[in-house]
Formats: sequence, C-alpha cells, structure tokens
Amino acid sequence: MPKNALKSYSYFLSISVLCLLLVSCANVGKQSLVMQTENTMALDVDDTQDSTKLKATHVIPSKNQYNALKDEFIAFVHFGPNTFSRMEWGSGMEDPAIFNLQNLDTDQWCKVMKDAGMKKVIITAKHHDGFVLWQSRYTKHGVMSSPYKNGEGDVLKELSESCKKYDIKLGVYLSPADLFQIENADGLYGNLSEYTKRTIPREIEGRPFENKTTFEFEVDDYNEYFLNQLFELLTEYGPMHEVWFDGAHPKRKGNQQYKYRDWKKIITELAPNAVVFGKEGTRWCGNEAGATRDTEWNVVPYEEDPRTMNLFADITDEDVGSLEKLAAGKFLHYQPAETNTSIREGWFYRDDTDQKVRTTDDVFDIYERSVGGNSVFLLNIPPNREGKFSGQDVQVLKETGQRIRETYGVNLLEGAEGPKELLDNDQETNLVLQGEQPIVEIMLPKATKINRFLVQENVNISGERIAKHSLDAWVDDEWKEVATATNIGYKRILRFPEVTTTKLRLRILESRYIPVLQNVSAHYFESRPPQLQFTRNSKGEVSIEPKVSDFGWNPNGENAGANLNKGMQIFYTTDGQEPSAESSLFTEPFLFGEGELKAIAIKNEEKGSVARINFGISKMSWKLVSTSSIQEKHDANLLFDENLKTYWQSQMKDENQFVILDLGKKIDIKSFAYTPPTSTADGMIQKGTIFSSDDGENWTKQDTFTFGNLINDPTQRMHKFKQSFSTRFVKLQADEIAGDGNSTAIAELDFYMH
Ligand code: FUL
Repeated sequence: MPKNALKSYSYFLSISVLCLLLVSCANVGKQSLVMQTENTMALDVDDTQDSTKLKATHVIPSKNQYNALKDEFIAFVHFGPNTFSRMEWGSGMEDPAIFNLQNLDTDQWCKVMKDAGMKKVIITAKHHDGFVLWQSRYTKHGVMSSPYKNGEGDVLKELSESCKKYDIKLGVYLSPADLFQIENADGLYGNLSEYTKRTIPREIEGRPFENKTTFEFEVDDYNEYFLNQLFELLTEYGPMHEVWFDGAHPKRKGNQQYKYRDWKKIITELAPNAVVFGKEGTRWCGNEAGATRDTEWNVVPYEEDPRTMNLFADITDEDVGSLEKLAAGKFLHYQPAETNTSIREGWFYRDDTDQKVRTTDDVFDIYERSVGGNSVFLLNIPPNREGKFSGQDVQVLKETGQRIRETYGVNLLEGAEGPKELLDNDQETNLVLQGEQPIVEIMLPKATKINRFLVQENVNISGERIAKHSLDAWVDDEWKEVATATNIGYKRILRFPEVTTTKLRLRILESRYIPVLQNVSAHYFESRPPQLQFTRNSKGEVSIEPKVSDFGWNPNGENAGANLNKGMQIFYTTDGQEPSAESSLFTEPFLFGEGELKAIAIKNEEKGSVARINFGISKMSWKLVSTSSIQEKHDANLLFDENLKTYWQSQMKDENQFVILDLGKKIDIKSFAYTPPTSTADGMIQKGTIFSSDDGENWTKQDTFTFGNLINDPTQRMHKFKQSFSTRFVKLQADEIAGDGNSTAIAELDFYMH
C-alpha cells in the first residue's frame, strides 16, 4: 500500500476506532474492533498485506472452538481388536472374537483422566479396521459379535456413563477408512452403488430411536452407512463434544467419496456442542510425536471457503499463519491445532514389557509446549486387555496432574500490583494496550522465585494479535530479559531459568493490531532431575545425557537445561536392575554391546525418571555385502552407523529392493528392530521378509513382518521372529512400502539375541 493510502487507511481506522469506542464502551473487550468479527473471512482481490493483517485480527473462534481451547488437556482412547492383536493397523478381516474383553473399567479411565486434569475423552468408536465398539444397528462387525458380555456389551455406553459420573466430556473418533467394509464381499465401501435419496436414520425393525429427527440425503451406500452410524453415536450416548475424523487410509476402494457436507449437517443439528476435528473445527498439528511449533497461529489461510469445503488437506508446514501465508490465501479461518500424541509408543496397547511409556517429564513438557503454545493437548492412553489403563500410564498421569496443579494452581502474582484487568482472574475483563511498544508492569508483594509466566490474549472477542513479546524481571536493580517468544493467542507459557524478583515487565514487541490481553500469571515449577537419553557411536561407545531441546524459548543463548541441571549426577545399570545412587556413575562414554541399559539422574538427592534402552548387538564388525540400489548420499552403510539421522535409500521404482549384511560371525537371532528415517516419508517398510544364510549365497526364508502407521509415527518397530535362528548373513527384503512409496529406506537396523 502506498504511504498516503496507508495514512488515510490509519486515519479511517482511528475514526472507526473512535466510533466504536463511543458505541461500545460498555464492552471493554470489543473496544478495539473495527469490523465485524467472524470465524471465517473472505479476502478480496484488492486486500493488501495491511488489510489482510487487520482482517486476521478479526477472525475469532466459534463457541465450540473456544470451548475446545478452554478444555486444554484432553484424552484419546484407542481401543479395539488391535489391543488384542498388538497391531497398529488392523486388516478388517479380524474375527470379532479377537476382541476378547472380559473386564472393562471405564470408571478407572475417567478417574485417572480427572486426576490428570483432563476435561474430555475421545474414543475410537470405529478405527480403520471397521470394528465398532457400540451396539450399532448397521453392522455385525463389532462388540455385538465379540465375547464381551456375550455380545451384549457396549463400550461406548459404559464410557458415556463414567463420563457423566466424573464430569468428563465425551467425543468419538469415527474412521472414514473402513477395512471391514472394503474387504468384505458385501462391504459398502467403494461398492460403486448409486447416489440416491435416502432417509437417515434407516429404520431397523425392533430397534427404534428415541430421537425422532430424520434427514434426507442423496448418498451412496457407504455414506448412508456412515450417516446412520453418526446418528446413533450423536443421539444415544449423551451430548457429544467432539467428532474426530482421521485422514489416514491404509487402503481405498472404488474411488469412494465422502459427503462431508451431509455429515456436517447431521453433526450440527444433533450435536450442536461438538467441534469437528480434521475438518473446519480443529486441525491436526502435523505430527504424532508431540512436537509443537514455536509459533502456532490459529488463524490460517484457505484456498476455498472452509465453511463449504468437503475435503480438508493436512496442514503440516512449520509456518501455518504468517502474514505472507495469510496474504496468499483466499479465506482466513480460525482453526485451533490439536497436539496429538500417545503416552505409549504406538496408539494401541501392546504390552507392559516392551512397549515404552512416556515419562512424566515428557508429558508435562508437551503439556507446557502445547497448551502453553496456543493448541489443545490430546494425549492418547490406550487401555490394556483387562479393559483398564495400565499401572505405568496411571502413575505418569497422576504425576502430570500433580505437576499441573502444583505449578499452575498457584498464581504467584496473587496480591501483586498492576493492571487489575489482568490480575483479577476474571475472563470478562481485558486490557487494551495502546502505544508503539506497549508495556505491562507488575509489582510483586515480595521477592518471589519464578520460572514460568503465563499470558493470554482475548481471542474470544478480539482474536490473535500479538506477534512478539518479551518478559523482563527486576534483578540486581535492573531489568533482565528472561524470556521472549512470538505469538500468544489463547495461551502462551514462557519458561525460563528461575529468577527471584520483585517486579516483572511484559513488553509487546510486535502486534498485528492493538493488543488486548486477558490474563497473566506467574508460576514456579519445582524442577526435577532431567530426562535422559542414550546414544551409541560407531565405535560402540554409549553416552548418557539429559534430553535436549526442552527450552527452545531461551533468549540469551544460555542453555537453560544445563542451568537447571547443575549438580546432577547420572547412574546406570546394565543388568536390568533399577538404577540408584549405588549404581555405576556415568562419567564418560563406555563400550556396550547388546542388552538393556537403565539410567537415572539424581539431583539434590531427588531421583528423576528411569530412562531405558535396549541396544541390539554391536555393529562394529558388520559389513555391507550388497544392496539392490542406493541413492546419492544414502548408501547402505548408513543403516548400521548408529546414527538415526542418516539412512539408506534405494532407487525409486526399483523392483525387489533388499539389503544383505554380514554380521561378522554366526549369531543366534531372536528379534530385530527397524527404525525408519524421519526426514523422508518415502521408503517406510510396511511388509518385508528376512532371510538367513551361512555363506551369503544360499538363503533360507526365516520370517515375514508387518508394521503399521509408519508415516505418521516413524518410530522404531520391533519384530520377534516366530523362531530364533542362527546366521552370519542376513537379507532384508522389502515387500510393501507404506503409502505406496517408491523406494526403500532404513535409518537403522538392530538385531537381538535375547
Ligand atoms: C492416525 C491413525 O492411522 C492412527 O492409527 C491413529 O488413530 C492416529 C490418531 O491417527 O492417522
């Protein structure tokens, strides 16, 4: 925009602001609005970066989105045949009897969630395998054909009752992908049926609905099936607060299309309080590992109007809502991110021995980064085959809840002096900050030790505006910058090394429009000894160190993690025993072959969480014999260089992709681990075969393996061979690549004798 135009534009703005001030001074929050706020706003062809910026600050959450943000920490429950088959993705061909549930304790789930501070639970009513956990009228592939309560059980009903008892909101995951309906001869998915007018719900004799609403849609068989099931879920299990549509598809058939506009109609009418995930309601954060963006704007650009869109692509870029991105779009839409990850490796329960469970440090760290980074934290806790959350998961959730309460339940600005709109704990009062570089100063009643500062914008009324801010603490008679970060939005938690201070100063450094703050608070997190991580180098030497990257918002180039960890010592065991202060003290890297290592950090006599790793046999004498092909910079030696960042990748479209290794001597092998690369999604081995040989020429087929959900969750997968075998040479052949990929890739291979 030319300078003059900008001038008149700002003049126009000031006049508008003035008018609005006059008409709406009763409503402090609305003071700074110059146009109608909307959940979705169209950009016009003549919109400039400046007008786009202004519009973006008037895009606000819908009532359901705002409630979803306020729920903050919510639970995911993946449960179904996979819980019994130990698979991540079922095939749809499972006998329903596999869901051999004898006991179910949904009260325990809800109690644990409540103690953890979670406000909502979303259950996989139907995962990709098509098995339903409720008494659906429209299929027999589900709990009705399983041994649970002789086919009379209803997992969703039990959960909905427990939810009421513990005051937890309920949501459902209904997978659009449905392998049962794909694989079954009479399956409805992609059966090329005609789109005709159909009434939802379809009446089923002897199973009337209490809710008499009906809908008419022009749909095919699968969409009708889906709508009928949505009708059941949304009318018979109490109020639904979220409907979760996963985008993943292990398989497709018949060019099946989803008539989401019809699904939406039914949801809007039958579940008016439900936010829809994966569509225009809430969006996937872009990974399943618990990673968060440093800058998570919830106002995002769309090419088409999201209110009428049918297909929603995943938004996975690092930059989702910068002004450049917004200006390149045609619509601006408010859409909160959900940071979704699992407390266990994988989404379904497998076992209590090999399946790793996140530590409390880990979960609490993700909580602070996600809730304190303008997103919702959706944590999966997969129930075990006893129908309960396992002990380890319960312990972690209990401790996480304690940490959240201890840290954020105590506001150290209690009794402080400063803008009362921010300190009064009243969400209705807001502070409109004027001036070039607005500043908020707060005097604490006494010198106080803090290491967390929480700040919220008034997104509900005046959207997201702040683009950069810093926090200073008064230390040794001067201001010291302790933290800086980009946007704020619903909530930002600033984390920094502890300071003892009497005065705090929040500086708004960049803002898309006049900043309006809703709330600030200060906290102290009693830091625990850090989480540890192991690495083994190509010489076979193991190091144990605190996990890094936790404190990404550190402004001063200091390593805050190291500050917090002063005086810490690391102890470890190699015999499976729990480590303690009497175990070996880690001082320098040491040689280590196959086996389990456990380590613990101890600081001020306090023990951190136990870290463990199961290293495969040493790879020092391994040699590459041959491989089907390689790509530049991805030769096959990289699959056993002990470096997860480097990987072997074969040529694209190469038939018969394989790698042959010489293990140096004959070894008894019981299992192997495949670690896919994380920097490419092509080449993940979904199915493969392992061969053995004593001479590298005559091969015996030993076993085949299958791994699911690799693209979204590229973590290490273990495979136990049907029978152990003795071999010197191993050949791994890739039989199927995830996502119909073209090449084969391996970051690291490990073999185990135990
Ligand atoms: C993914 C699915 O494929 C996983 O099985 C899981 O349900 C996860 C939440 O979404 O895309």
